Parts: sequence; C-alpha cells; structure tokens
Amino acid sequence: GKEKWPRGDEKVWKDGLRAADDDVPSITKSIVHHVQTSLSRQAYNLDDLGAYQATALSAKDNMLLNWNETQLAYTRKQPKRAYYLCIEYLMGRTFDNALLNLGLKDQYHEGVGKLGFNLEDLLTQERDAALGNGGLGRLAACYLDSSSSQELPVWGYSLRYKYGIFQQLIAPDGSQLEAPDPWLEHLNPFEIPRYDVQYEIRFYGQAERTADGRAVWSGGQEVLALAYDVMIPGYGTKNTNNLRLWESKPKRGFDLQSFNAGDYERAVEASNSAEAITSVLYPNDNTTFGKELRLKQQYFWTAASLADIIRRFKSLEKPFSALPDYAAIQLNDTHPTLAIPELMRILVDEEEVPWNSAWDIVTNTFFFTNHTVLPEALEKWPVPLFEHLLPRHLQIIYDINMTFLQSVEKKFPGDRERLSRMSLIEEGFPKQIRMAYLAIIGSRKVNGVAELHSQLLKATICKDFVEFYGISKFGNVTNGVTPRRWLDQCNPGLSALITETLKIPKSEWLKDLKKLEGLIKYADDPQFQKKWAAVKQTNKERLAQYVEATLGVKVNAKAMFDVQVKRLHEYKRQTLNIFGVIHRYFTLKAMTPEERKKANPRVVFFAGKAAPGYYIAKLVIRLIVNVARVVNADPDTKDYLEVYFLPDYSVSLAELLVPASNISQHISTAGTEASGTSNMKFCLNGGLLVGTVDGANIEIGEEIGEENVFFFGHLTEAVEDLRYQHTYHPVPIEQKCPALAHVLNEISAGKFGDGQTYEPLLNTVRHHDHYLLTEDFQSYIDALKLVDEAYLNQTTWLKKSIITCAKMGKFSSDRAILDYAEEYWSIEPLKVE
Ligand code: GFP
Ligand code: GFP
Repeated sequence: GKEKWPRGDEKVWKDGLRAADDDVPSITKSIVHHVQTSLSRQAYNLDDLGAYQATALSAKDNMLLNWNETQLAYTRKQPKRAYYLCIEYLMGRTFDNALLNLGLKDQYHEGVGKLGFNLEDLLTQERDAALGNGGLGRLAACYLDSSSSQELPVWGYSLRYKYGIFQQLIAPDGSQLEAPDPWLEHLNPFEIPRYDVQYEIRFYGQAERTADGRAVWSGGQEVLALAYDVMIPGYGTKNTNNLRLWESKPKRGFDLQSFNAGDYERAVEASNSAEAITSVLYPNDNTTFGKELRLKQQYFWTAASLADIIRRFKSLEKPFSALPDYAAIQLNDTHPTLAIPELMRILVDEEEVPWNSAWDIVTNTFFFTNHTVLPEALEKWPVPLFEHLLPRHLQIIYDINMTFLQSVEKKFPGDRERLSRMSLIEEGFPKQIRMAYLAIIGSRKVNGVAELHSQLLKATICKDFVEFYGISKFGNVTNGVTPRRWLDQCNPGLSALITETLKIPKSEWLKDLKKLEGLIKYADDPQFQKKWAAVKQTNKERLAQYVEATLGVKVNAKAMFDVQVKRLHEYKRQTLNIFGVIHRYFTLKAMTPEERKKANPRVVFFAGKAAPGYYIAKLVIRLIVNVARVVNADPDTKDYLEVYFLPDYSVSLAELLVPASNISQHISTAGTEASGTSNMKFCLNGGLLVGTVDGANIEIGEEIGEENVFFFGHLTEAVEDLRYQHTYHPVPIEQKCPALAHVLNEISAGKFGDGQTYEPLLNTVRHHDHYLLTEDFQSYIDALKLVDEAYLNQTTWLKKSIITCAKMGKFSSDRAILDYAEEYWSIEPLKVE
C-alpha cells in the first residue's frame, strides 16, 4: 500500500521547508554557511577555489529547490516525457549558466563582492565537464538547456566518465601529447549522487531456455550502475530538468576471502574491472570500433537507463502497451542502439509480453538521429565479440532480423540482393552487426541534422529503407545552439548592445531569437556600427590577453581575426587552411614592402584535438605549429600574418574565441559535414563565415543572404565524379593546381622543419586526394582574397556582420528542441509553478 505523507507532524515539515535565497543578504549567508559547514573552512583561510565551491554550493541549493519541484510536478501530472540518450555531453562550465538561468547573477555578484571576492575570478575556478569530443556532445548540452528553458519534460542519460576528453599538450617539436583530464579531482558542486538509484547490469554468461520456452540470461559478470544527477536549469523558468549520469561500481566491492588468503591483487581485481567501464571517454576518430570496453560502455549505459525508465513507467501502473504514451526515447547516433534489443529483452523475457506486441511498443518508443554519413563512422560490431559479451541480445537481434527480412521479402519478392543489403548482419569474416540499420528499423522516425545531410541520408544509408517504409519515416531537424551560453554569456558586451538597441528586455529576445531581426534597421547606422565594432574589438583584446597569458606572445588585436576551431579530421580540412596560410606567406614574402602595406593584416587561430590514434590528424597539428613558428618569427611579414595553434580546445576556450572572430572557417569537403554547429555560434556573434556549400552552412546562407557568406568549392553532386577521376584518371598535382603543388614542395623541402616528417600527410593530397584539396584549393584562395577586400571596407563589413547576427534566429536550439517535441516525441510543455 501507499505510505502516508508526510510522516510525523506536517507543520514541522512545512516549517522546515526552505525558500530560495534570492536577495543579497540571504545569498551571503548561505555562502558563509557552506564555507563553514560543507567545506569546513573559515574566512581567514579561504582562497578563490574555496570561495568558488561555497558560492557554487549555494547556487546549487537554489537549483535543487527548482529541481525538486520540477520532478514532483512530473511525478504528479504524469506527462509524456522524452529521454535523450547520448554517450557524450560536452557541458563545459555550469556555474555562470546556472546564475544566468536562475536570474541571480547580479545578486551573486554583489554578495560575493561583499565577502571580498570577484565573481568573474570565481567562475574561472570551475573545471569544464568535458564528457564529449565535439559537435555531438555539445549539441546534446544545448538541447538540454533548451528543453528546460522551453519547459519540456526531457531527461538526459549518459555516463559519468571519471576522465573526460584528454588534455592536449603541445611538445616543443609541435606534436600533440595527451594527458588525463582529472576533472573530478576537486569537489564537483553540481552533481548529486543517488545512492538509492542503483541497478545491476550483467555481461557475458549464458542465454538458455527453460522447459516452458522462456529465455533466461544468467551467469557472467554483474556490475552496479550508480546514478549521479546534474541539474539543468531553464532560462527564466523554474523548470529544471535532469541529466542522469551512471557510474560503474563493483557489485561485491572487495573480495575479502582472497584478501584474507593474502592475495591482494585478486581481491581488487573484480572491483577494478567494474570501475573501468566508466573510467574514460573514448576519443572519436570515427573508426574506434571493435573495442570490447566500448561495447561494454554502451550496454552498461543503455541497460541502466532503460531499467530506470521502465521502473518509473511501472510506478504508473499502466499496461506496457501504454509505454509509448509516456516515454519517447531518443537514440542520439547509433551508440545507444542496444536499447532496442534491451527493451525487447525486458518486455519479452522479464515481463512476458508477446514478441509482436513488444516490437510494436519498441518501434513506437524509439527515435533515431544520425549525425554523419562518413561510411567509416557507421558502427558495426563483430558477431563473435557481441555473442561473448551479450549472448541473449544476439539471439534477439537475429530474431528481429528474421522477421524484418521476411517482411522485406514479402514486399520485394525474390530480390535476394536487397535482402542481403538490408540485413542487420553483414556477411564476412567475421560477420558484423549493422547498428545503424537496427536503429532505423527499431525506431518510429529517423532524422538527419541539416537539410542537405537529411537528403543525403535518404539517398544513401537509408535508401532501401525509404523504399520499404515510405518517405514519411525520414525527416530533418536542423541543429541549433543555445543563445544563452553562445551569445549572452560568452559575449556580454554584444548582449547588452542588442538589448539596448531592441529596447525590449533581454529575456524576450533570448527566448525568441527571431527578435534579433529588429537589428536590421540599424545595419547602416554609423553610430550603431561604431558600437558594434567596439564590442568586437573588446572581445578580440580579451582573447589576445588570454593568448599572452597562456602562450606568452603578443597578438596584433588590430588585425582581422580568422578562426578555425573544431576536432582535427581530414574531412574538416584544417589542411586546406594551413596550406592557404603558407600560400599567403609566400605571396607576402614576394611583395615589396610598399605592396605589403596594402595587404589586410590577419591573425589565424587554430584549435582542436586529434584522436590519439589518428596519425594524419596529429601530423596536421604538428605542421600548423611549425608553420606558426616560422611565420611568426619573420620580420618581413610579421605585421601582416600571424598564426597560432591554441592548445587544449574546450567549451570554455570556445567561449573566448567565438565572440572574437571576424571570420571563421567551415571548409569541409562538400557532403561530409553533417551540419556543424560552431558555424552558427560564430555568425550569432557577428562573425562572417567562409565555407563550402555543406551542412548547415547552406541554411545559414539561405537565412542571412548568400552575399553575406564567402562560399567556395565544388558542390556535393560533383564529389563522387571527382573522386572517380582521381582514382582512374589521375592528373599530376603540378598540372591540376600549381599553387598547391608549390606549397607541398616547400613543406617537403624542409621550409617548416624536417620535410620527411610530413610526407605521409602530403601524400594523402598528392595521391588519391580523397578530400579533394587539389580541386578546391584555387577557389579557396580566391574566396580568401574576397574576404580581404571586403574587410578593408569596414562600413560594408560591419553591415554584413550586423545582418548576419540579426538573421540567425532559426538556429536557436529552442527551435530545434520544439521541433523534436512536436514532430517526433509528441511531448508538451509543462510549466512548473
Ligand atoms: C524522481 C527523482 C526523485 C524525486 C522524485 C520526485 O523520481 O529523486 O524524489 O522524482 O517525485 F529521481 P523518479 O521519477 O526517478 O522515480
Ligand atoms: C557531428 C557531425 C557534425 C554535427 C554534430 C551534431 O559532430 O556535423 O554538427 O555531430 O549533429 F559531424 P562530431 O560529434 O562528429 O564533432
């Protein structure tokens, strides 16, 4: 039976309930309280780190009150909820965002000041939560911010990696070194361990049938999943959603018998192997597959999340057929696809739901988003590995496949090739399981992340499935970014100017980004342009100060700032950029001092991490660093060209770079970048864009007007043909693109350090040239020339910059999350009073 609430005297409970600390005296009181109790420190020995922790704990208390009420409202009103399963969440820092969303930034500023500290200094004490590699994880973080801000009942589920993405160091010779990221070594004020939320997760063992035909999975290894909750406050609302992160723990912590028998190693062995599951985030080079630990992570996470979702659903006391009315589960990329056979296992084996009914429930509960069409990134698991680790799930996948292929056979009788193309099992040695196909057939809807990408999906990976299911199962939701972090927080100067100009409260345009269009009528106004330019200049100086503090060099903040920051990958073509820099350097060198004076001074920034095992990407970093070394030391060109590789790219570093850029580069080979999201951030901050006709660049061009984007390069339609030509009718690079040939030859000749080092990289361009640098280099150089000319005319440049920002409304993640809520998950806002 249900327990009576509250136990004891209701009045005593009510008197004990705490209200939010939202005035300065209450805030300082709560900070001092945390200094005294939570930290057990005192005024006389408190440093910035301690002050940060106590202040953050005080803000957390406020968030928790909202979190509690939000969860209570969900429990009482039982809305349909969405669960966002993403193996990466690139949250960055939490504190500043929490204060903004709580609407308490000014109060905390004042309160902290009264205690003798500066809030801005405290904010930088926080470690980034870097539980992700790049776009996928940062998108998930933006979506959580938007779901709370839009009052949508959405929870995220992921893993609590003890070490996030590695710290990047640059050795004196320019190579990338990797160090662990011990982000949890100090108190993390923003998480709550839930010792009452733990599940047992099984690996290995046997899948057998009982006499009455039921499947049982037993034996093997069992580990515990322990929940940690991270509060996700909404902007201008009480709604505070949850990100639940799982930590792996041994089921029986310590083998006391072995220890007593003197075998210490053995005593801790089981515990180490269990803890390893959530110890590190896998770096992404799009080929890190076939690793047992990675498969273990995926199963551990999806099994714990489903156990939690099913427990919550069962507390509603509804039949299982109602699950899709209460839960939508978003599979973000293929990493959580195991949730499909896992839900089948729970329903069929544990809850005795008939197979066909269970499959109906599954295919109405899951939704799948693909984030890349790179063939090497499509996850496949070798059957033998899978069978060893998850024997029952393999049987389930075989059964799903059999039923599915029967229905394909029915629709396309006798089409053997189609059956083998669409099978969940790819023939070969070993056989492999195609996870993307499992995600497609197990989901209600499938989408890509920008118009072009969604079209390409339908024409390639999903082609057979479109023919089988019809087109309506396949859609598009163009990515978005949260304007709270990516404009208001990272660019307070611009935010203030916008608010002052639009003459509406900040909260209005930050929640309805189309309102930025109100800036258009000032685009030509010289007074406004002047203020606009001043904000950019301040941001550039702020970045220059950071560079001076970290690299010890003085940057020319008067020059144009040109930025390319993203994961290092051949398809993103940082190579094109650095080859372009070299070309520019030679061009400047060849000029007379008089001619040079007419050139547009430029500072080129690179930042980004290469997956530790990605040899070519690491060579690119090495080349950039060594080019920078040579170019920055050359007195002839120094005033016109500087190059920097900023180590250890992170969300926090992006928050400095994005507002400071005049132009940013998004120059992937057409058809390879699914969307890109940093392109949106730069434009939102009034930076212009040089890019290929790829991913979301295209839609940005449609919104802000093509005349405001510097597009170049071949179109997607041409790529396949060009690659064919390169393979079967190669033309020597000297003939195809003399300018690029010259650059490569100079690198080979040792202009930027030992040429031999770079041969493997240069050969990827000289032979085969899969990413088509030889095809795009000339038009790239031409586009950069147009950028220079445009920048020299500041009046027209500023107009472009203002219009760019003004027309970015579409790219708010609020728009994207509402699209998912309405068109996919069928969930509605629930306002927490
Ligand atoms: C959630 C939270 C609990 C909280 C309740 C409130 O529970 O900590 O006390 O909501 O109703 F996790 P479940 O939805 O997970 O049961
Ligand atoms: C991937 C794609 C990007 C896309 C993001 C988010 O990024 O084009 O913008 O996902 O959808 F490649 P990474 O995680 O690979 O960086």
